[in-house]
Amino acid sequence: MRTQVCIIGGGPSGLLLSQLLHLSGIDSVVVERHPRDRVLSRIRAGVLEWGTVGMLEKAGAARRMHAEGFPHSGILLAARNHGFRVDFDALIGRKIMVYGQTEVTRDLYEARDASGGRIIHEAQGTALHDLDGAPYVTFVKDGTEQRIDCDFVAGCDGFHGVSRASIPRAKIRTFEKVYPFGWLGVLSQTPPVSDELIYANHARGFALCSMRNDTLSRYYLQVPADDRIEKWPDTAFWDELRRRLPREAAEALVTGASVEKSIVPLRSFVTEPMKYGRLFLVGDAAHIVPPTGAKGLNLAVSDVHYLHEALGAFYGGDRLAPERYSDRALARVWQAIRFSWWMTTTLHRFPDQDDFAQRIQEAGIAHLEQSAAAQTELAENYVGLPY
Ligand code: RFL
Ligand code: PHB
Repeated sequence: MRTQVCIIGGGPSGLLLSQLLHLSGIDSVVVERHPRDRVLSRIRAGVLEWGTVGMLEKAGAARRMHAEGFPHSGILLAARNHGFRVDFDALIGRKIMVYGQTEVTRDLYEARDASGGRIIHEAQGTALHDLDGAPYVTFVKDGTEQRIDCDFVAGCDGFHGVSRASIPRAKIRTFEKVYPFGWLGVLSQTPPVSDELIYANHARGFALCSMRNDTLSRYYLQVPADDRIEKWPDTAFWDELRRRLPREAAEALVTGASVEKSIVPLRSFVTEPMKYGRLFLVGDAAHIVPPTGAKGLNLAVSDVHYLHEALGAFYGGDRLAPERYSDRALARVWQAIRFSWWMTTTLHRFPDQDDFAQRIQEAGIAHLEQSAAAQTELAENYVGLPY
């Protein structure tokens, strides 16, 4: 088989890239390790920057998001069980969209199907070859080895994928910070406690209230990185969440049986450069942010923006455009890495944190409550820096 761009990974970044390339007249094939229903069973991001909304519109995959998603014009921050609002719309005239990654991925699959996109699921043993020459990709599908020859490979296969691992160690540099805690997430069929997201600092640890729709809520608690799910029956989760929230929210909280519960580690990770020969890394394959800033999926989409533009320019005659992809994408990546690190260190309890450090965090959050300048900086970063 031959294509112009072979895309490894059928998550949100791979599907969006494939759809945008198609709309620019560039052919691609997506190679995904898992069956489609497995990809669609992942509960992950819930907050889209407006730039991400625009990219989904450009891809022709925004109809359901506009019908069923929830534009939010602010968030609530809290410390010491006291909350206050940061009004993005009033501060900088911009909003965010609450619409789950699962739904984004479903819409992108539909858009690809409707345009006859080629997506190969359950590809085993994917391997990338001759990346600095004439690249090709091999894998086994239904017991038969297959080969795809291509001009470029887009590594959209997440943090544990094969793409970054295919780059010789000496050709890349990586930067990593592992945080000494994780997030315990619960999805519950209950109405959200608040119309907007609540990010709460507390001496017992961070808590986040998010949602998917009027009847489906997503909550998170900071827990020790090595904590086990079994330690957190639903009642223990709700009791702890109530302790950490603003008082009015704790009183209003409607609890119910969890429909999903999982623990994720928190880390920051960046690969430089985000390319090797004719391979480009996109999204989680190139970088990871802790979920505190709601940036992971949004960064994957901004990478797709830059790569789609670079490949479009290449096929339009600008042969050097792909060379510029990594620098352009990384400039924005490092801004999101910094913001997510700042949100994480401002809101979480660190294992060695003493009472002095706790008061310093609380003073920082109290300053945010008082200062339009401080809120504006948060707002600009949270709703997303321009491409
Ligand atoms: P994905 O979604 O991991 O998709 C990669 C795909 O590649 C496939 N794959 C392979 N295919 C073929 N061959 C191989 N060898 C392969 N290896 C892997 C995988 O099966 C998969 O289908 O990466 P992508 O597309 O770069 O998308 C990134 C986002 O998924 C991620 O950044 C976000 O989920 C992060 N994130 C959040 N981001 C936000 O923007 N806003 C949020 O509110 C937000 N909340 C979150 C999050 C991530 C979380 N977790 C679970 C880490 C909340 C959580 C709890
Ligand atoms: C979510 O809804 O899953 C979510 C929202 C905001 C975050 C992280 C996760 O910062």
